[in-house]
Amino acid sequence: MNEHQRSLLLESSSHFLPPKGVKLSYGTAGFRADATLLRSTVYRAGILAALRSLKTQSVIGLMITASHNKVSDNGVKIADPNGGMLSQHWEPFADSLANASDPIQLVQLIDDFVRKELISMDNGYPAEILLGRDTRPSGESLLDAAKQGISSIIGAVLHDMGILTTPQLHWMVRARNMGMKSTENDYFQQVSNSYRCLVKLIPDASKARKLNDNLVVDGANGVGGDKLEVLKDLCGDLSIEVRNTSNGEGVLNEGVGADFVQKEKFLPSGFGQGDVGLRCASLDGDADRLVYFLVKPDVKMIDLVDGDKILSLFALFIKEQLNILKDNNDEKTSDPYHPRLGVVQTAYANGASTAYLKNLGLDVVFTATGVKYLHEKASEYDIGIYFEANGHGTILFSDSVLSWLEAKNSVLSSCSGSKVQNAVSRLLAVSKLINQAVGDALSGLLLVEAILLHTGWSIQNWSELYKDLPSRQLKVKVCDRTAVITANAETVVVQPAGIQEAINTETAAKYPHGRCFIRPSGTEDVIRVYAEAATQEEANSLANAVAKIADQFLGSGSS
Ligand code: NG1
Ligand code: ZN
Repeated sequence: MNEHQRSLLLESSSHFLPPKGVKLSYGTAGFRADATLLRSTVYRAGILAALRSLKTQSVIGLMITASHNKVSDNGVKIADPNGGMLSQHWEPFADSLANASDPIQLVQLIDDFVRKELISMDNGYPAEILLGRDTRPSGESLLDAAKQGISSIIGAVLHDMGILTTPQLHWMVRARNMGMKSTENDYFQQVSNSYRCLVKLIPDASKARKLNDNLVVDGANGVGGDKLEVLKDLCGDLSIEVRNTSNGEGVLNEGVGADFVQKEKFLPSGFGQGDVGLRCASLDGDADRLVYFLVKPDVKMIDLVDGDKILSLFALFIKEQLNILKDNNDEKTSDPYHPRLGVVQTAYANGASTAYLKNLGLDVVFTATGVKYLHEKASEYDIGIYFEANGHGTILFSDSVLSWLEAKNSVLSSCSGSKVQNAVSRLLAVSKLINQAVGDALSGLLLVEAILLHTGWSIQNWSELYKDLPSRQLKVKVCDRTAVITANAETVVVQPAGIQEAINTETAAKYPHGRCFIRPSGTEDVIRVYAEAATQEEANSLANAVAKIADQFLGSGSS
């Protein structure tokens, strides 16, 4: 690092001293905390993004959001060149940067890291960063901090993309680095064109349309509803009513949104008796999670159609298209290529969904909680579908399956309208509709809508694919959650010794069909308990019993 760069960093960072007594960590989803604590963290994340851009010689994204957290929180995460999460290999550096106590220590850390990672700071490639933020009021001042961080790296160029959903920013970063059109309008065009293409391929679309009435969407009082208002008008004959946009009276994520609906299984604000029987959906605060629900006649209660059921719907549709290609292949050609389809879940997936998917003959694998793990695993398949029960997920298409489909498409173009040609066109349209960088509530919603039209199913039909096992989630505050070490995709506690045996004994003694696990949260200072059992009462009582075990072994942190 030359002297000019060093003095620029020293001067600029002296305006962003970290808050005293706060330790931040780049958790499951970047840095998150009360927004008043974050100016120095976001400034430093700006530096990190610029260094990552120099290292990869690619465009990097920086998103200011705290997703489904309360409105007074905020956060920051980095999008890597492929639009995915920051490489895990850089997370420890992100932690040290955020916690460096003064400008001298900060510059020393950067200097050491730049040397270790062989980052050339003047090789002619200027760092380039795309910036986005959600609707949180604190976003503007934090955006300014990010800009100052980026500008403290000589030559760095930044593009403020304005208020966006998190998946839009990830999409833009990926598109930019692939040399494709990458503005917000390009996103809207690609997604809406692919949706319309899927609808055109439905054998009897107008009949299907009659079966599917309005969709009502809860926008969590955030950015997702605002963007959906724009997107739906580009989708042609699609009737969506958006409630809880950011322009209304409601507070972001308060009594609304996908996290609230999924965890509480409760009706969001703005919905009531008049919505009984309607197809409803909920987005989270930055629109990377999506769940559907059906309002029951006893108001406030809902039938939840969660991420597992979205995954199941997608898996059925993709499998149907692949089967069409396979059947044709056996009869007429001898194409040796058979795409591997896989689905990825976490331990929070409802056991009934896993049984259903396995019954379909699908390859189902599990990873630890956190999109970065699911995404990585799904990318090992030709077509990998991943979803968390909370509604975050997508479908990944490998380069090889895309080339195979494109090649088939050009060979078949002469038999336009054939069953096989339609299946190929559907798969290609899905690959363009569904976000390849990260889970995206808006593109996921359009794919759900297209598949429901395709199958002619109501939300009731979809919900009845299988019946969820009763489940219960609890949080336990303990002295030190990092004392809990897990294995086997977080389903077994290996430390402290004895807890797992106690959980097993409790489960085996009273809940013959029960399943329960605990793990430390990556986004909150708690241990999460998840229980499933034959009845809701049993699930509640198993979760409570295991919460007590956790408390006994780990000590209450509430003192
Ligand atoms: P933690 O706090 O590590 O459980 C939560 C969600 C994850 C993921 C992240 C990121 C649950 C049980 N956990 O993680 O699935 O979405 O937040 O937002 O929903
Ligand atoms: Zn989110």
